[in-house]
Amino acid sequence: MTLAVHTHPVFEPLTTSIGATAHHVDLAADLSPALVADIRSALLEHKVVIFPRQRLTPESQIAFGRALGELTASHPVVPGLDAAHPEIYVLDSTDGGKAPVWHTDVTFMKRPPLGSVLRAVSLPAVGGDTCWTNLEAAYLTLSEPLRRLADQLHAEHDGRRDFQEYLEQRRNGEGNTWEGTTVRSLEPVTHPVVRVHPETGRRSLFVNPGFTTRLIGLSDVESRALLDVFFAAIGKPEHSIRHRWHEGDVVVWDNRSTAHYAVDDYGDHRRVMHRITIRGDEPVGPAPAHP
Ligand SMILES: O=C(O)CCC(=O)C(=O)O
Ligand SMILES: [Fe+2]
Repeated sequence: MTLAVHTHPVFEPLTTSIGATAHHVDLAADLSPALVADIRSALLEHKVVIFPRQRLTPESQIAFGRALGELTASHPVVPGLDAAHPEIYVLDSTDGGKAPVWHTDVTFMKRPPLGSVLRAVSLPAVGGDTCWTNLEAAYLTLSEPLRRLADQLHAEHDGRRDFQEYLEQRRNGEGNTWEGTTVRSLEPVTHPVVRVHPETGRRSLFVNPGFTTRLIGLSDVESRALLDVFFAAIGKPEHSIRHRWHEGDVVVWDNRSTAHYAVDDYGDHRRVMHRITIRGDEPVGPAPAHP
């Protein structure tokens, strides 16, 4: 009789604010409920979990994502890797797949993903790191009066700057099927500026320079100035990590409480990443204060 050797995962924190590295985990070999529960709680605690040097394939990356939750289509307007892998969003640097701006994935839709699972497929010889930042910490860096104001605000998120041209030129106006409907236009959506995490109850500053375009009910001048104040709170080095990728690395992040930035410092070299996203819910703000 052979006994499976069960080693317990260890999540080693990278900072006291955000990020952990998972040790003793082989995602291709073990997706037991106990491990998945450990990963989910590590994700709530650290927001970003790095699984170094895994050996996932498109199939096993999808299997890992499914263990964490229900998957979305690759992207609202960009189809998946191929017909067999509609969940995989390919970021190929030679085909526009660069994201050098702080953003939270797909906040321009009503229900942005709960989380993302990113895998390094082909890396440049140098550069191409990814940074993640803690949006709960960003919220807490605001002064108390500003936090109280932010708690009451809503913001518009618009995917058109990044994806309208792609939708029209490359997809002939017919995007992907997202949550059961074909996306033919990217109408801006509104989310609370402060998001209450549905699992931890903690508040985060849920705006990002990638997709947030204006604050609802404010003048243009007020909206621009206040968004600049909010954006300046996002990405402080104390609340961010920067990952140097190695082949096979897999990183999972909580997309409800973080933003990320793909550093574009590798010139014309090719860099290919595969991402899948876990279905999320509609962001909820703090309960309005009673008079
Ligand atoms: O290419 C990367 O490192 C990250 C790109 C990105 O924004 C994403 O995967 O959501
Ligand atoms: Fe992203």
